[in-house]
Amino acid sequence: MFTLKDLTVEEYILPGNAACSGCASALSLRIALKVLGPRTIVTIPACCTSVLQGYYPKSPARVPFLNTAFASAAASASGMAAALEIKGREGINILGWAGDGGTADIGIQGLSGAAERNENFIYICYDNEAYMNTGTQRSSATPRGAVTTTTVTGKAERKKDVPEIMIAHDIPYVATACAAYPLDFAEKLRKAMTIKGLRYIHILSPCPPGWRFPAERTVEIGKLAVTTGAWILYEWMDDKYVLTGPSKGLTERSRRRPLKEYLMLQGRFGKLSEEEAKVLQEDVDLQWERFNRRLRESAEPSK
Ligand SMILES: Cc1ncc(C[n+]2csc(CCOP(=O)(O)OP(=O)(O)O)c2C)c(N)n1
Ligand SMILES: [Mg+2]
Repeated sequence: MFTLKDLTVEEYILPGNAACSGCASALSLRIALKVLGPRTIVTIPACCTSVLQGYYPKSPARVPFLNTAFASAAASASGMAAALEIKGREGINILGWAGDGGTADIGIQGLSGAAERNENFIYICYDNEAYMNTGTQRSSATPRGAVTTTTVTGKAERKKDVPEIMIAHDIPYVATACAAYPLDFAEKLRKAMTIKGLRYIHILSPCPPGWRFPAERTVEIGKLAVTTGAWILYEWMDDKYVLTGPSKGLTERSRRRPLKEYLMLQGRFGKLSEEEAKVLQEDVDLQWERFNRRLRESAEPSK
């Protein structure tokens, strides 16, 4: 089990950077680099991280960052992995780090190609559930009911399940995480580092300005995403699903907190009627029904 003491005191993203206060994606990146360490190259497409990572000579980053086009995180990570292999360089982590837009939308073709080829890098999608860098437009990872500048009455469609799409590619390791549970995330990343091939982690990263909540509530909201069951923490490897962290105890509906507790703290859900909130609760219940089925099936001994 990963403990706080396992996290180095070294910082690879320095404070005083351009992230908004309470930014969970900055927290996720900070933890990720503490686990990956100094022998890491990060490639990022256009996203909030391009902003916080800054411009020379003011960059807070202590490892190399390659800024690439919006669609290209996985393609550039593939190229770097090939280059390191050709040069015979070992022990260097390549991290493709992209937002939900850069992953679930415009970047999914490059990511799918890299997954099909099982390229040797770690890809982390930090999911703040919209295009935040450009002012909160909806993405396919925006949940149903959320108000964005392009879904002014609330998004009608459900959130795209990218981790499940990655599992369908049969890559060696897929996991979900949440910025409010940094040790769970760190442990998954540490495991991912021991595996060769494409490893995918999808980390939910609450966004105070985009989700419209006060900056000091980031961790509380992240925890509620998990304890209400809206976001499930799990790992998938060798064809098996395993629940992790607080999600372990939540397979039964009665153990999950009412979704309303999560919704009502966020301005983006402020316009929901009682009826609409009920539909979202049903979405969460359905998501668990499906997940429980996968859990059961993957636990069954093969015939
Ligand atoms: C081809 C292209 N279209 C649009 C943009 C403008 N753009 C830059 S960042 C961004 C949104 C990124 O969203 P996401 O990947 O979710 O990251 P976040 O900003 O939320 O961190 C957009 C639309 C761009 N850079 N390139
Ligand atoms: Mg985003």
